[in-house]
Amino acid sequence: MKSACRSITTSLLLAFATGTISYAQLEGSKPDAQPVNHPVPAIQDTETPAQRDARMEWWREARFGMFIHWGLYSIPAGEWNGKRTPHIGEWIMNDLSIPVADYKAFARDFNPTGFSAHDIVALAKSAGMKYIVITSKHHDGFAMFDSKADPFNIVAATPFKRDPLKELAAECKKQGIKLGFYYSQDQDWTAPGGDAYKTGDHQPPTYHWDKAQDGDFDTYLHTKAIPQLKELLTNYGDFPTVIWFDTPTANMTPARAAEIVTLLNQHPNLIWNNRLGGTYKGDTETPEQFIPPQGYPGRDWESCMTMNDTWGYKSFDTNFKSTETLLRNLIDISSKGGNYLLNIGPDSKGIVPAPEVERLQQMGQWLTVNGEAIYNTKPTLFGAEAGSFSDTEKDKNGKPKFIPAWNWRSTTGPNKVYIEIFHWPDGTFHLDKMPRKVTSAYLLADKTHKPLKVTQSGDSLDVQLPSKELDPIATVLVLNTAP
Ligand code: FHN
Repeated sequence: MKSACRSITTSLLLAFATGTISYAQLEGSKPDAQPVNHPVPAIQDTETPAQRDARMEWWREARFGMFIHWGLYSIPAGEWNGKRTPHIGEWIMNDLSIPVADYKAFARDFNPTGFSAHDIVALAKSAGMKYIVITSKHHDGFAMFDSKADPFNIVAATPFKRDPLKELAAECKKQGIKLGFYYSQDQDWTAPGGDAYKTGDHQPPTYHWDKAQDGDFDTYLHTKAIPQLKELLTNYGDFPTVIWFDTPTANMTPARAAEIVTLLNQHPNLIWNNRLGGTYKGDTETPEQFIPPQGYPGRDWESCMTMNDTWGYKSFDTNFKSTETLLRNLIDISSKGGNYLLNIGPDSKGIVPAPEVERLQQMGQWLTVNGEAIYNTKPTLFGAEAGSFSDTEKDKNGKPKFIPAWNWRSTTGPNKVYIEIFHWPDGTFHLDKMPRKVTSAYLLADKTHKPLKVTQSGDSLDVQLPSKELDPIATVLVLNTAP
C-alpha cells in the first residue's frame, strides 16, 4: 500500500514537472481534512472563527492583488547561450541546466536602475489592486532583499545595492496598500541542499544538475530559509501581511514545516497560503492559472494568473490576454468569493512591460466606475457554476477555454444584488429565481442612477434595460433589495 501511494505521488510530481498538471491540481490531490495533530499547532488550528474573520477581513474585502515575479532571471529573459526556453522565464536556470556559478554571475550585471517602488505601487493602485505580493526569493535562491543570512542577494551581490522590498514597504505604507512576500522555502537551486524539481525530463523532485547544489536539506533550512524568513518577518515594519510559500517537496515534512510555523505564529495577523507543506493547510487555497468552477466553499481562495505565458519576464513572450478576459476573470472570481492575484514581470531594468501597464490601467478604469460591485462583496446568490475556464478544453491559442454558461455574473451586497452583464440582452434582463424582493434597479455606470422598470412576480424578475450597454466588457446592473 505504502509503495502504491509513493508511486502515485511520484507520478503526480512528474506530471507537474513536465507541465501536464499544475501545482494547484497536484495540491488538490491531497486529502481535504485539516489534521489536528500538527507537531506545532498553527494559528489556523487554535484561533476562534471570530478571530479568523478579523484576521482575514482586509484580505476578503480586497478581491484584487498584484503578484510580482522579479529576479535575476529577468536578465536572460528566457534565453541563454542561444537557447530559448519554451517554459516559464523564472525556471530558466532549471530548464536549461545552467550551472550555479554561471547563474550566480548574472548578479554582477543586475542593475535595475529603472525600478521605482513609487511607480509600481501607484500602478497597483491605479489598477484598483489592494495588495501586492512580490517574490522575495524564488527557486533560483537569489534574495531580492538585504539578507545577512546569505550573500546571494540584491544588496550584497549586485551593483544596484538597493533593497527593493524596503522601498516597496515604504511606498505601500505611504500609498495605503498592503505588501506580502513570496518565499520559495523548499526549492533553492543555488544553495547547497536546497531542493529542485527537474522539468523537461523524468527526474525525482530533488534532482540536481550541478555538484554545487549537493548538500543537506536541513542545513539549507537552518542556515538560509528560516533565517531569511526571520529577516522578512522582522525588517519591514508593518509588512509583510502575507507570506506566499511555494512548491513544497516531500522534504518539507510536518516536523520541518513546524519549525517555520513556530516562526509564523509570532506574527498573529499574518496570512499565509496552503503551499508551506507538511500537512499544514494555511489560510488560502491557491488555484493557479484557472478559476475553480465552484470556488472553494468554506475556504478562502485566490486564483493567481499570468497576463501572458510566464511569471518572470521573457523578452519574446507577447501572448498577452485581453483586458476583457482579465476583467471578466476578476468578475468571475469575485462572483465565486475568491481573490485574483494577477502577475506582472518587470524586466532587468525594473521596468514593467508596457502591455501589462496598459491592461492594468484599463482594469482600473472599469473598477473606478464599478468597484462597488467587486470589493467587499459576497458570492452570487444564483449558483457558482456560471461559466468558467475549462480544465481540459483549449482555445485557439492553446489557453484554457472560457465556457460562458451564462452571459453574466453576480455579486452580492447586504441590500444589493449586482449583475455584471457580459453580453447585453435585447430589451429585458430576466431572472428565473430571484430570492430577494427588488425595490429598484439602475446601472452602476449611469451617474444619474436613472431607475429602470422592474417587474417581479414570485421568483421571476424582469428589468427593462436601455438598448445599449454602457461598457462592452461588463455593464453592472444594480438591484436594490429589501432587507
Ligand atoms: O514554480 C512556481 C512558478 O515559478 C511560479 O512562481 C508559480 C506562481 O504560483 N508557482 C510555482 C508553480 O506552481
